[in-house]
Amino acid sequence: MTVRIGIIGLGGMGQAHIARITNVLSGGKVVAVCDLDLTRAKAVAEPLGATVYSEGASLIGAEEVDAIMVTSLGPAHEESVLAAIEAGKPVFCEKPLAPTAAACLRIMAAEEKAGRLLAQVGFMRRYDQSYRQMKAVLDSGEIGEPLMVHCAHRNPTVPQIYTADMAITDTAIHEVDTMRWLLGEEFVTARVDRPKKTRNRFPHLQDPLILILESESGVRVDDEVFVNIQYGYDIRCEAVAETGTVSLADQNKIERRDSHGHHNEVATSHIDRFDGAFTTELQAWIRSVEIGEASGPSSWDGYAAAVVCDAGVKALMGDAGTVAIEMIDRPAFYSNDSSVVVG
Ligand code: ISE
Repeated sequence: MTVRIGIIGLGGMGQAHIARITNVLSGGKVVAVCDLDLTRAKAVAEPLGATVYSEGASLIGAEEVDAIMVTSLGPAHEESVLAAIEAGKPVFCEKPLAPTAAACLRIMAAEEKAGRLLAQVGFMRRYDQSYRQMKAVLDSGEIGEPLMVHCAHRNPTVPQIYTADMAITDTAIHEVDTMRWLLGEEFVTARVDRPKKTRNRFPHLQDPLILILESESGVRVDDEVFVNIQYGYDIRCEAVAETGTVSLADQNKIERRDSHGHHNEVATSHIDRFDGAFTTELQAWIRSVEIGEASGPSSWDGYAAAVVCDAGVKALMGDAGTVAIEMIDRPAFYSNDSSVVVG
């Protein structure tokens, strides 16, 4: 069976997913597209032979569409995901599932009413080979219990529309999800430290910042978020356990030695750095639609990340100090999903 996919939102991420589905993956075909910019939608649709829809709702309801991908801007996600659930169609939604925990709860309620897991959130780092190897080491118990994790999330630059809260809700959200998955537990407090600011930032940003999270068992995670570092896209992570450490190796790129020294290539964007993870993630999603069995990060994971981000934004915006993170208990409906450990 070929999964007939409709995509809502044709920015960089949407177009990268289309190229991957069309040129790299098997089992899926993009048959429908939708974007606020109709000229862009037509240009993307033409080489694919896909239908252009001017409204997300009509794309979601279309008979020719089996499954939906939502790659529009975060605030528009809720409406599309709810409509897909209402139509009983599987939906892959780029992160964030929705910008607030309250909106994620509405999505969970709709999914529960539909009676099956339909939504998957685009937390692609769970599919990255290096993070998976880190998790395997920690899960083996060979270096004892993890005590601290040091992360860095560096972007070369961000556009001017990037608002101060996005350092948490759009950028650090990846570490929030990856750390929940890596440690297998939830976070209970969030705090933000504000180092000296780079002169390369827009004045409205605190850049860099350090988000500090504490887990239920007391593991302390610090995440340096630096979104104007200029030199490249650099993701670091080191877990310190009782008798050893495990960290992401430097990027999977070539190393060059010559008379000028020893150089590693640095990725330039998330699409470049997480290329393999995106491929594995989307192939797994297409397969899960084919066999009718949801896998991967669920709406629960979208909600849990949003609660932590809500607390992080509160810590960043005011003088709130350490903010308590209060989550609902995991509903029984989500207790058997495979989202904590992706196979
Ligand atoms: C972007 O939306 C992403 O998801 C990237 O992975 C992240 O590095 C970047 O900061 C976000 O804006």
